[in-house]
Amino acid sequence: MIQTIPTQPIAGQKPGTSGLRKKTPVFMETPYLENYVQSIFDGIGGVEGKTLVVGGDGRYFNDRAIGVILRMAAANGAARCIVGQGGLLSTPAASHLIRKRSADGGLILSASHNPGGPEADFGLKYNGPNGGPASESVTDQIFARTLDISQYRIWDGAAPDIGLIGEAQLGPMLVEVIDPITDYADLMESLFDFPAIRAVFAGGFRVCFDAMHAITGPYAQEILEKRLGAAPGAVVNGTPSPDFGGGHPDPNPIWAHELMTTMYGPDAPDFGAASDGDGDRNMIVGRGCYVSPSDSLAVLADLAHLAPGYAEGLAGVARSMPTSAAVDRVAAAKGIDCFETPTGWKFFGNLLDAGRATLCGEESAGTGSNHVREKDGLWAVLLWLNILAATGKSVAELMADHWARYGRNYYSRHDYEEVQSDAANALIADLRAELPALPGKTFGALTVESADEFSYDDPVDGSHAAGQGLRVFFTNGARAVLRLSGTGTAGATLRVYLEALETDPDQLQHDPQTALKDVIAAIDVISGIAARTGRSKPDVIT
Ligand code: VG1
Ligand code: CO
Repeated sequence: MIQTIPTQPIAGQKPGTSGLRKKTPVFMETPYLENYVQSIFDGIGGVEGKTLVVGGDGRYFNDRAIGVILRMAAANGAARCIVGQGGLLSTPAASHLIRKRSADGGLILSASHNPGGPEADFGLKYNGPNGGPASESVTDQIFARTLDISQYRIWDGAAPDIGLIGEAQLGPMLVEVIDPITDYADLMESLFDFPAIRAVFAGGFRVCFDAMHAITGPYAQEILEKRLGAAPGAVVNGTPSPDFGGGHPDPNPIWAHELMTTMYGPDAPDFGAASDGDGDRNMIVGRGCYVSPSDSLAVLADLAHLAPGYAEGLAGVARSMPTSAAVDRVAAAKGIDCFETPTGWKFFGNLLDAGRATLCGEESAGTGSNHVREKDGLWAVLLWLNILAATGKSVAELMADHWARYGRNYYSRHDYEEVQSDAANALIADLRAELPALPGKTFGALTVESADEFSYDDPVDGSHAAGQGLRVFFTNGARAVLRLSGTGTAGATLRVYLEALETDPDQLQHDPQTALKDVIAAIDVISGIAARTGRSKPDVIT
């Protein structure tokens, strides 16, 4: 039976860079989740007769939240929900499933790289019929609904067991529980030269994939170990756990330090990789050679044609604004378009749908292509493996070749976490006001060439996104970008993105922090980070 329950708007239900993220106890307190799910359903024009994909990264509260979502979908008239067994679906697998099954959209339960657990973080995002994150306009409609919601609908019977593959009725709605792995693994097999990678593994090439106790474990075991024949145990931390083993499932040298130790230690394997909570990010590290995400995007754009799925070359590439310009140099050499978008995968959707970009990437370790409408961690790992198999080179050799040809965009991101919101907002506001006065001024070794606030006009639908990050360009080609995170759940996170181009062949092997010291010093003086945040150094350097 349909129950209609009166409710009231709850403050702070504004989706950020990637859906709505809050502390788990906030989501768990009725009607927080219920309000947001009903706002999604209302914001997308209802779900009557629709088919939805539902799944998540397995974090604490994933299963119970799915029960609520299924009961609400049934009461709102949805025809069918396709659910990953056990409530599990990686973000890219969900995106693929929406597309493959021509579903009307999907709900993905994840706070991605944020930690999970009863006192940690939870999240929920809606993806549209193209399989990608809700556009800005849909997100705005969902948010608007959270402000005037007065009731939600929920089926007053228990949701079926989602632990078993099969179909069950929930009132008028069909719940179809599917194997979350196979369709995705088949898609990967259709894009990459599995026989070539298998041959390399059979020849003794060793790989270590750190699933960080998150969703990609079972996917990587199926693809790397079973289908490609990587040695058993190549996948480490491969069982998803509700609190990700107590860690941050964030694939960078800080949080994936275990993998870094392995890859820089004696007897390191040939190739290392990690993925995040919901499986859309990747970290690539060769033996003694960490690859920055911006460089990874550039190398993949340069050599993707070596994989069967991209043999015809790329229509174009796209990167988020804070991502380094390394890929721009590849695009220029190939004579293809390179688009610069705001942070967040939703801005790539139109370019992918319109066939104007084939590969997209972000400095935060997200890379993907037109095979789905999300970034895709395992996809990036497999494309790297395909390139390594096709060239016979090591990761370090490929990087040295790349920098010798294109120059090196030294790059780093400095994060200041849980800064007082007022201090962070004031820092940004004051710097914004100061931008016009900066050109021509000198800060230490660097002189400002220009400074602006990034905004984006979507070349496909003409939509405008303002306020997407403050940029300072220096006369030597270096750049600093400042923006506030839209995925945090406590205080504000200030992200400072630093970049400097080096083309001198003798200067390509420095430590990035050393190579970037002038731009680090200049932006600290310009924005007053240390003085205003009271922090002498960043919390996380990637
Ligand atoms: C961060 C990253 C951004 C990414 C977003 C979602 O956003 O910087 O590049 O798209 O997370 O990624 P923000 O607003 O905190 O900088 V994920 O893996 O959470 O889906
Ligand atoms: Co993620």
